[in-house]
Amino acid sequence: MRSNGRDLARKLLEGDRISLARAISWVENESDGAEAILDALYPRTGAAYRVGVTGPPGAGKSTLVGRLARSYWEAGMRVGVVAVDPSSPFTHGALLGDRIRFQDLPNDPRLFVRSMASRGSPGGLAFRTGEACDLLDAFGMEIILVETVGVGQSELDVARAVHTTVVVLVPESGDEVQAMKAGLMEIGHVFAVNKADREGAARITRNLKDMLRLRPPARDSWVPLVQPVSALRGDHLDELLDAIGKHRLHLEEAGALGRLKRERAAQRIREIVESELAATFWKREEVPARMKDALARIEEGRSSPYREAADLLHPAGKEKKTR
Ligand SMILES: Nc1nc2c(ncn2[C@@H]2O[C@H](COP(=O)(O)OP(=O)(O)O)[C@@H](O)[C@H]2O)c(=O)[nH]1
Ligand SMILES: [Mg+2]
Repeated sequence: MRSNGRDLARKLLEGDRISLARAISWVENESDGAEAILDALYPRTGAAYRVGVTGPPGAGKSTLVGRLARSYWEAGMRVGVVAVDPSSPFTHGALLGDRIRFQDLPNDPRLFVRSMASRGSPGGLAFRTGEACDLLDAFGMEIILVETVGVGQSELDVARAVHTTVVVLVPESGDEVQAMKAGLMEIGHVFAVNKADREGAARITRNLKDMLRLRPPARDSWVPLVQPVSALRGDHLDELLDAIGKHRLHLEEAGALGRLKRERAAQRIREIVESELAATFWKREEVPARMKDALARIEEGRSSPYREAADLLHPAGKEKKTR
């Protein structure tokens, strides 16, 4: 498997799109060879700027991502798009809507669009998304757009995989309050008030600005920008691109891009070590029998999960470790 991964990595670096697509599938499915590819390509990552686009279902994220991708592409850039689908473990692949909207994009070597299922371990979603970005990055994409549905914790975690997070909201009553509840207010660097062709865009824009003013200043002193747009009509896209560009400049001037890459690397190391340690533990020969005994003791009312977990972890220090 290892040499296979290296081979795929080499072809990907030569610009082979089929190898890129296959490598993303390996990452998506957490296949055995994925780590070898990522390992081989890691030194070639870091050049791409990553923009996350998140928000409630139906806010117009796919439409907006399609517009943004086209704008960057028209400006001569190489653009990658990753759409993380909220599909259940049973409905593999993309939602039809995404496919249709992204199909409007030209078929061109400077554009690569890919949907990824959000199945698999929820905690791993952010990493799998970040790794798909790494593959596009190594492939030579300069801008990578990541669409996720901002509803759950794992989607919020995806914000760690990108540089700028654009939160898409719509002028429906109370949407900004919902966004606050869902934690979207904390992760947004730029707020796109989409469907500004409809009633109420000015009101939600004003409310958002007020809410953002009231909250404590961010660690890096960035004040989020709020921009009404219409993804459907293509109105005010330039202003939105400008807002994203401003945040990028802010990060670059603060030297934050390197720091973000380091933080992600540290997190990845921790995650791999933790999951390896746990897997090694559960594979130990004596563990199933001891687990069975532990459950029997608990059922007889003689012990608790806390005591038994401590005993499993520290068989020698039995007495001391119980509480
Ligand atoms: N009126 C209006 N409708 C929009 C706009 N942007 C997207 N839509 C529509 O909103 C619906 C959901 O869009 P989609 O991009 O799939 O949203 P997503 O679920 O957030 O990805 C579609 O019917 C779009 O045509 C907009 O700016 N104005
Ligand atoms: Mg969508």
